[in-house]
Amino acid sequence: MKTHIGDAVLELVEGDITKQDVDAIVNAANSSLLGGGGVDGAIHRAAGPRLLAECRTLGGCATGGAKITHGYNLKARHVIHTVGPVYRDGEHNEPALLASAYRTCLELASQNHCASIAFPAISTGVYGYPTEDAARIAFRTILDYLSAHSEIKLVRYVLYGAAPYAVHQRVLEQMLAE
Ligand code: AR6
Repeated sequence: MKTHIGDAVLELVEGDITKQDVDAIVNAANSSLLGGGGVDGAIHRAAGPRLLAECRTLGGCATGGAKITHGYNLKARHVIHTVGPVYRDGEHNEPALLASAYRTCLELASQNHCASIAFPAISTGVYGYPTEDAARIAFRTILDYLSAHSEIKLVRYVLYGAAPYAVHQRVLEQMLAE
């Protein structure tokens, strides 16, 4: 599914983020930035050990923040590592922290001349954020950013499986109709 926002495109695809041929891919990391499971493990495996070596120099990352590295063996030139919130009950600042994670990644992409960026569904795996709630926050933040920043031409949102793809497609269609 594709939608146009000014000159930019927001695209939803089902697939593996490590295979994406974009300027930057986003990693859903933890605050150590020293690797983990899920999409983090997949990105480190695909990028090779030089990625972890660079991450060791970064001093970690706060929840809602992001840091950028090279992409090494990936097609993407850069990896933007962000830390989404661990979901408790939605009353512990999780929505603002999740929005901040997306926004900070987009700001880093702009600052580093990345015209195309791919996101995974941050916080919706091990960190337990309900998929539909997370999708609304992700799309609101991305749509607002693209409306105000013409330097990013493509945001590809990569869903790992048919079920999360279907949920995200429904949420985005609803939001565009509102
Ligand atoms: N491509 C795209 N999406 C993927 C891929 C992939 N190759 N692999 C998994 N996903 P998670 P979180 C999806 O758990 O919830 C790590 O250990 C997955 O289906 O990777 O932010 C970190 O080190 C899910 O929808 O990240 C942290 O400790 C989404 O990516 C912790 O997990 C996010 O799931 C972060 O948890």
